Amino acid sequence: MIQTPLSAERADQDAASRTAVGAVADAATQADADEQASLARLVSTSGERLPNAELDPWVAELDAAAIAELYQDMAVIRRLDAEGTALQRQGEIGLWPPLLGQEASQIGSARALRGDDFVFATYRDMGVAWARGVRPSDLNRVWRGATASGWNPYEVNMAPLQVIIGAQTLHATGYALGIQNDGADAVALTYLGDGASSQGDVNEALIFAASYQAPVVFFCQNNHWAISEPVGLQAHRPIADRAPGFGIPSMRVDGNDVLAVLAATRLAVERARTGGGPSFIEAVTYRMGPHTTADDPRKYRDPADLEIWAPRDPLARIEALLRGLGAFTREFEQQVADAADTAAAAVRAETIAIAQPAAHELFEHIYAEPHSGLARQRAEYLRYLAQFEEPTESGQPSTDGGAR
Ligand SMILES: Cc1ncc(C[n+]2csc(CCOP(=O)(O)OP(=O)(O)O)c2C)c(N)n1
Repeated sequence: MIQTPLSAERADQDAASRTAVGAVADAATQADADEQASLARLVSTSGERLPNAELDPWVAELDAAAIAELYQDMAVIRRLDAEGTALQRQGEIGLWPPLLGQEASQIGSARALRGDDFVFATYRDMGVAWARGVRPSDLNRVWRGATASGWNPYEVNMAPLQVIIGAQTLHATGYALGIQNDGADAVALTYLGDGASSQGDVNEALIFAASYQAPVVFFCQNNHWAISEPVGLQAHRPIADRAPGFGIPSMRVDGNDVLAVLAATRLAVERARTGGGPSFIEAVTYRMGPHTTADDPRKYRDPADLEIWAPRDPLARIEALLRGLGAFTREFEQQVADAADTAAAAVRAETIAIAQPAAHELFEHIYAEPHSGLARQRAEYLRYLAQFEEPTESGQPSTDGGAR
């Protein structure tokens, strides 16, 4: 075909832009391959048990039954996660931040803890909350807008979920200093995201933890996204590489490998427990769902990413491992399905049963001592709500501020 100068120029531009797009795609594929190659791993994506001299001793006692328990835990939280999205879609809760893809990171780390250790986590760590023993009736209290906390932190040794990005790492470090002062041998474990690693709070927490050799473990779930910002924007080197700059040893593990996560967390927790100070774990995983039910990731991420990560699924590789050990039987599969269904049914029923508190309760538990400013705000708010109320039989609006 004879091309006019204009279309020839256009064809050149198209070819150049195809080359540029291809080069970017190649670079991304290479970066992904490099990242995967850098991770400590104990189970391959096809379920093969891989040797790792540093991590092996920490999971040496795990038999097939123990690995099956980890699998069941992951299956249950995956089911609870799906139930969370369904409850939000049905208007029973206001928001849900899915954990799909991060089951191994959450279960492997949470199962490395003792009951008297203390967890400081974020909104996405609902699988950790379940693993800590939060009751089905309490799990969704916050997401239903019924309370600011949701559970008694001291019943399960887990603080309320933190939404202020990174703040929980300071709380954990402060708590760890308290453990140290008490001469106890418990450990604080704090969860953070890749995005949170850029927060000032996190960097301050790392400095304090290192300065005082506090018994705290920083567990970063690098799920590759901070809402719509890809991790590469703020981390030109692995996030784990930042910790040694603070004087904190770090490790980068495959966050989709529950055995590797369990081993790395046990190692870090034991170091903290025995006076070895803080550690930083970067669990490299992927957020397979949206940031929250209010987000649509199709607007900012390439669906091809999901195809890359789907074969790295945390449950599939443990299923393959268990099959190899002859432990993924039909009975076990049924047991897991039943456990997941039972947990999901309990959470659903308990969530729907959570009553909405009266509006004036919003003003309670904010300050230890009430004060006139708060009393004025409360009175103003109740007056405002009263405008919308049907008069009662006495002709006066009720004064509970719209309790339902
Ligand atoms: C101090 C603060 N700044 C901003 C936000 C808004 N925000 C909510 S989630 C989020 C992204 C956090 O990403 P990451 O730490 O990677 O955790 P992920 O959501 O991926 O689990 C941001 C910026 C916030 N909640 N708190």
